[in-house]
Amino acid sequence: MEFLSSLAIEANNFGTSTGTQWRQTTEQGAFEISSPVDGKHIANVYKASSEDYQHVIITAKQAFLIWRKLTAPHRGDIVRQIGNQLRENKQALGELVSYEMGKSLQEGLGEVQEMIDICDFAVGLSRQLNGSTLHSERPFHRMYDQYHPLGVVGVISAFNFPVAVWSWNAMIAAICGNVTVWKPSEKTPLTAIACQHIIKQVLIDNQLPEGIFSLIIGEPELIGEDMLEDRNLPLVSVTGSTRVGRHAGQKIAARFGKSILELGGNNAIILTPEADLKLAVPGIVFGAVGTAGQRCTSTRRVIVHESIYDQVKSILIKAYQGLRIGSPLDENNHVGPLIDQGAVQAFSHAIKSVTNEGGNLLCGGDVLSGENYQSGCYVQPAIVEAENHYQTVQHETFAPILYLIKYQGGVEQAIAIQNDVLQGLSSAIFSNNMRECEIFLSHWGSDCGIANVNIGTSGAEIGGAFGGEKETGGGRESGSDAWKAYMRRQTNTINFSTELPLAQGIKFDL
Ligand code: UN1
Repeated sequence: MEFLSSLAIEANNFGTSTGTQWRQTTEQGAFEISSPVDGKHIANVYKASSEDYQHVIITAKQAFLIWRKLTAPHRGDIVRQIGNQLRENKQALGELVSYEMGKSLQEGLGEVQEMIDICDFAVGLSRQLNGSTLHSERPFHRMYDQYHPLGVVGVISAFNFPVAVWSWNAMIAAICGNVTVWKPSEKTPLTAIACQHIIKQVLIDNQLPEGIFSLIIGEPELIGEDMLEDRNLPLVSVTGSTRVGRHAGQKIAARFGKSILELGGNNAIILTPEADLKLAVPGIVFGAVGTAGQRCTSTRRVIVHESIYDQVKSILIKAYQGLRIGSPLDENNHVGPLIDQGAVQAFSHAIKSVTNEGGNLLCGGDVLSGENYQSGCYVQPAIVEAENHYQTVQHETFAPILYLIKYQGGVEQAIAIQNDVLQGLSSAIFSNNMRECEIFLSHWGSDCGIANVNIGTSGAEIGGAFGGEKETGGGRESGSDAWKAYMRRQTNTINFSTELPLAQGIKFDL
């Protein structure tokens, strides 16, 4: 595999790293990594022990003492160099993402582009970590607030965006003065190892200590739990299912740690009678089948006005019939594999349970076998006519199943259906009617962290804050002022008078 060698990865040699150095514990065994693309075994990756974890944490804590004293623009300059390394390795890393995770090459490259973009964003931000200057109620006093780094930040990421989620967290955390310890999904450790190799030269060139960007690959039950419980990690950012996040959030909160939770979505697109279907249809199809429905922003539900319902239904069925399913490295294909056979089972199970509940399978739903599908991870994306209250519809299945839901009445009826789920990540409306769009965006409109007009639910830009409400966890990552979550806030009051007036006018004479 050319991309492995061009990324300097020798399979079977890596597990845990503090930057340029690797630890090679073997007693915990190894993860056997195979590609969902062709089912071939790619590598074994050593599992970290608790001792490895302790070593990583001690090294990271020491590195923090040095890193926090660099000026923020200096830290930004390091991140700039990391961005340049990513630019140079974009093709190889994008191919590895595609091969290890199964998303299309275009999406693999797009994911690396998100990493490059967040580096650029973080560089600019390194000169803008601003607080406010405030007026004191006391004469000759000044008040302001400022932001300081937190320390060692834990990042627990999922398989579906195996590298970008790390960069959103790690690059922003870094310019804020933090060091990070990253536990990637055990399903996609090779891309994480590749990132570590990509940043290595920057660490060496700048004579930086070990421990600024650490990687720990291990069992969630061992290393993941260590991270959740560890008071050395004042902040842990967790991307994953709502089930994982509920557990993680409670554990971190129990020790008064901070968390950024980026959990499941149940994202809907509303099509009103005034939707431009030329825009809407590709938005829906890409949202539903892109990354084989394994984005947290994937389109799960389309809520269509009854007056255009039959028309939309037949256009979508036709579009799905034209989908080419196969190796994601072949740019002619639209849909690659699911991550593993467990995901395929979840797909089949959801199709069965939604039809048992009364859903009507309109197309797709099969598991593909035979030539080109030997990994057993390829499925035919499905469209199911359903009702919003079905248990299966209420639940996020990480697979390409699109629920078609009919609404009657005005846009507020559609919004009520859209909001009537436990999750609140991404949402969209297609309409050329300004009033409908503004109602959708108003405070009585969409209850999601992301609300789009004439754009689908997935593919958010890094410049905005990314995350959602309700069972999506409430965290925000990436752009806008999401950086504040990686810092502690301090309010400062300075007295430059010759008196000591107390606030609230309190008199206390000695
Ligand atoms: C995720 O699925 O965890 O908005 C992140 C998007 C991507 C990020 C998805 N930029 O679809």
